[in-house]
Amino acid sequence: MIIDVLTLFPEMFDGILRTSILGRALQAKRLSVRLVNFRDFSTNNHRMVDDYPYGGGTGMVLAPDPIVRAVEDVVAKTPGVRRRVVLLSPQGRRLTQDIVEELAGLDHLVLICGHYEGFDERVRTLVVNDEISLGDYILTGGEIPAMAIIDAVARLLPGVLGNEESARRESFSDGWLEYPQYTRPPVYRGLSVPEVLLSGHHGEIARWRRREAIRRTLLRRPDLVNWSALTPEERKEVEAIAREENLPLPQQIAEGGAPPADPEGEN
Ligand code: 4GY
Repeated sequence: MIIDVLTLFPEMFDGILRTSILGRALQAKRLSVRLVNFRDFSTNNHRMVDDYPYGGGTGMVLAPDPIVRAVEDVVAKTPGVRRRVVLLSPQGRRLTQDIVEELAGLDHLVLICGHYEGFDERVRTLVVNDEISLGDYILTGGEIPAMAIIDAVARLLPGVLGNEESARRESFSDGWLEYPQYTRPPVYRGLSVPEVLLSGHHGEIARWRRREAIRRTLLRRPDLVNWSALTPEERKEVEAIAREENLPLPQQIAEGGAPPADPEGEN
């Protein structure tokens, strides 16, 4: 996969691109990241990329021409592939693992990082076909969200993580948060590792982990639970934990009814 990053601050990416798994992905040629300073595409004598907003107001707006020409340049250099041109901004759709997976299937990703008060709207109209936000807060630029996307996408590319890591990834794509983990020592500052984890009973350990993963998700991120897709075992655990923790349950689960019939007959 080729990722072109359009940024006024390419040096911000030096550190993460050399580090650990990303460095390995680049080394192994699974991933190529090209940093493009769109100031190089300014036709202005002073290499300016921003200008005053029409209609007045504070701050500067990124002018359309340097960015549009930079996108046209990277597109011309990378023809005939599955491509997405992404603008990073708080106005985009919030980044999720589903979106990361979508992006990881592309051949060419163009990430546009802005600064100042934002982009001339014609950048969106002319060259952008996706707009993504890292979250509901305001940064000084799109570089950190671009780094987050590069990092999250890179670890999904074939051959980037080792076998062990990719197996781990599979087993946690089951929709629950991770269970609590422990390593040595068995007692640390008076806090013991749960007995069951030292027992060697693999069946019991697996059940404990599933229960604690469910507990953690119900307590911290109930918004992640797909209530209509629970297996009968998960449903039992959810009911038991909800009782223990005094948590409310959605109606259909409290009633103990079967999940609604699937008209496609796939379940
Ligand atoms: N949040 N998610 C974000 C951001 C800064 C003005 C446009 C975010 O993606 N980007 O806060 N970006 C702004 C600064 C220009 C980008």
